[in-house]
Amino acid sequence: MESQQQQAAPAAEQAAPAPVAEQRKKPTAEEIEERKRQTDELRKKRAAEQRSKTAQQKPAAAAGKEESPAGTPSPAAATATAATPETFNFPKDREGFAAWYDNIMTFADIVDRRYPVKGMPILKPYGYFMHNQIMKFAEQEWESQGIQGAQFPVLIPADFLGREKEHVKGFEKECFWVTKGGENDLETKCALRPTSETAMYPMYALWIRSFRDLPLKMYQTNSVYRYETKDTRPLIRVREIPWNEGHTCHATAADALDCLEQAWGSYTRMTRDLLGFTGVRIRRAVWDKFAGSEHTDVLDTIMPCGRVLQAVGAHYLGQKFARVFDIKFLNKENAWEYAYMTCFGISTRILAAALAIHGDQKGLVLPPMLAQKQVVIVPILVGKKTSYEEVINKAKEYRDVLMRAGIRAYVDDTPSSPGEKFYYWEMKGVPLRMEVGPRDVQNGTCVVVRRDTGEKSTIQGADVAAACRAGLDALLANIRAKGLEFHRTHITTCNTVEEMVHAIQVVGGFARIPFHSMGMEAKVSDERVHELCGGEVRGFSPAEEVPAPGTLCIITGKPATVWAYVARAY
Ligand code: PR8
Repeated sequence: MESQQQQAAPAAEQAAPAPVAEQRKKPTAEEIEERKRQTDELRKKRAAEQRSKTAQQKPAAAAGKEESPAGTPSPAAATATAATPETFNFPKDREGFAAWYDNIMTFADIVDRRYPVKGMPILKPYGYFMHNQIMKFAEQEWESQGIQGAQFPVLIPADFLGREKEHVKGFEKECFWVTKGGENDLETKCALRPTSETAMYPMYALWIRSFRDLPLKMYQTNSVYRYETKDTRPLIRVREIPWNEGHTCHATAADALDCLEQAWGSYTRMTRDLLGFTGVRIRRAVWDKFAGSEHTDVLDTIMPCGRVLQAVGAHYLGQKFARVFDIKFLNKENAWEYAYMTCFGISTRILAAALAIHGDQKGLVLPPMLAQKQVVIVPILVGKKTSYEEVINKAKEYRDVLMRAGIRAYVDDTPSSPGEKFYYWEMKGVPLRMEVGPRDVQNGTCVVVRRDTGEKSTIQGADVAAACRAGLDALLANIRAKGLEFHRTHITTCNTVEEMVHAIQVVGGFARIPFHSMGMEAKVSDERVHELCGGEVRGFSPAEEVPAPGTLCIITGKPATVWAYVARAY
């Protein structure tokens, strides 16, 4: 639960409700004046607090720069907010998205960037709750598929990391290295895990002897550390990456590939069904696959700025790591065979995508799964017909009914005005707001307002649980439909270079182009794509039909063998 102070809304539209005793007698003119003065003061104080919070946390994206460590607010900070100080008001269009994202991280208390290590912002309770919901869902899915939780060390000896040559080449420049324990040099230099293959697989080699030990499937929810040299950005590109990773070993390639398909099923249930966004499932080109894998499939999600974000990475490792780490088993024919392996992972990027895709100018719009408070009940304390206690008690009664029905409900009985509360909880993305006023108490009703559409309905008291459940479902269905439509309208099939340039630079999202190859020989064409439009070849979809015979690659003029997805990426 947040503190009372956090719950207090930054916005002030109506005067704060008077204390209980005062509500019963008519206030004098002086009292009214005094109350106005106090409200004004409160409003100014909150505005100043919000301004200083925003400035300290540095809205760097507004200036197109990465965040700076604490204590070094960027020059952008002073000019960052186009919103009134009290309210969140940032357009989330292509141009405005960077500032929107940067500011919502601070306004909604998702992260705090003042910790003085670059790329390591604090995930605050509001953000942590949401990330944890995603992690918990992943864990439930893995458990249901026989993938078990485990915990491996964060330190990886340099020689473990170095065993798989491609893998180490991919990661050594991204490692944080630990060389000392206190004042002593460590016997073996260790990396903070940039991912856990090389920590887990030497142990898998000890545990696997026969086909009876397979499949062996484990996951971890932990943090990995990558010394990212590109711009860092909260949730999207961090150096300490909170994530969930799965690592599996199988007796056959078919079983391993089937396990990856099941993992994709889980990721789809998570992203599309529960979080309401999607992406293109893409197989990376050979030059861009996960270091040490046979092939890499990703979910590339189109963000509101038109760039794509790799939100899922799922890799078929074949027998490559098994050979290096000697993970072999006696098969049914009593012969030694190397295991077939997979790994897959998601990070805070899933949360970043869900927040970015559904938010609007007023702030977040949360899919119910992510909402710490799915329904916020605002008591409206005006009029004389009903007493303060009656309204609050009714609000609490509705809250209890909702909680019993499994809906996370909360009564905001802080001293802020209803208007302040409305703005605040809208900015925080709470899916449903319930208003309970004196007339509602008399009529046995309440009003429910949807965050996504602003639609208001009057609900009979006996129906609150069913109505709120239906409201949450309807909200999810609506934001999902909008999320999928945004995705669909940002994939442009292009048959000329001009069309590709337009798709990348004007429309945003993916340009789908006829392309000659996804093998190493096409890397130079990828570079040409980048020169032409600023995008890059992200890969292809193995599920799609190849271009019709006679279709030519728009970059080389050679026969096209594949539809390539081109985009600018984070
Ligand atoms: C693997 N090994 O490592 P992957 N900040 C936030 N999220 C990130 C970052 C970052 N700096 N870097 C990557 N991700 C495999 C699979 C175990 C798990 C996210 O795969 O390198 C991206 O969404 O693809 C990425 O797809 C996912 O972590 C897994 O990382």
